[in-house]
Amino acid sequence: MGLLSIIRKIKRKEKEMRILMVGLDNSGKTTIVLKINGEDTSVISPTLGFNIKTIKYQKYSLNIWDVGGQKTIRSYWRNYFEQTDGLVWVVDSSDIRRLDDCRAELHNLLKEERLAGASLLVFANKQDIQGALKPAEIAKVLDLAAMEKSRHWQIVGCSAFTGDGLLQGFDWLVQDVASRIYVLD
Ligand code: G3D
Repeated sequence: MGLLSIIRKIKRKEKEMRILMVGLDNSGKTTIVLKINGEDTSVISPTLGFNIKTIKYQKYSLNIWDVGGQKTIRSYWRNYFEQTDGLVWVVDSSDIRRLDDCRAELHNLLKEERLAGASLLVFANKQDIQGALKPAEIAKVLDLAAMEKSRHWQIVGCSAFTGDGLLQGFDWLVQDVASRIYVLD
């Protein structure tokens, strides 16, 4: 076995990605993580501190950090930024009243230097609720076009209840991160 193939083999075992789930409280972060992991989503309590879950996804092992979004603990988000490969920003698309707050928090987060290289997936969640804004409308309100050149990002409509859109979103994120950090493949 050549050296390169040995290195490749080792790399394959290490196919870990660190994903940070963020967004305002009640946006659906915990429900999304449970759903993607095939767990019962009927009884969940709001994320107070944080949950870490390792999920096998395709050939990768995703370390998912689900951080609480309550106003009082948003200042702690910064403690989880180190080595983040992918950011998932979850939006409650039916909570129109809080979209300004949502935009401000997102742009504030993206100023963080340690997150500069991370791919960004925006989940326009709760699409099952009547009156929820569509992904294109959410993109506009959140002013996502402003970072067109500076970052890889994608917005995907989803429902953590039905599961619609979740795989589409994670597929994009995982592929985008993989193409950046696993160049040997
Ligand atoms: P968080 O982890 O971001 O704080 P949660 O959010 O996952 O705790 O979800 C907050 C509430 O929104 C929960 O309702 C949850 O069931 C609901 N929710 C999450 N995703 C969806 C969705 O796609 N559609 C709908 N209709 N509701 C969703 P409760 O009532 O338990 O507070």
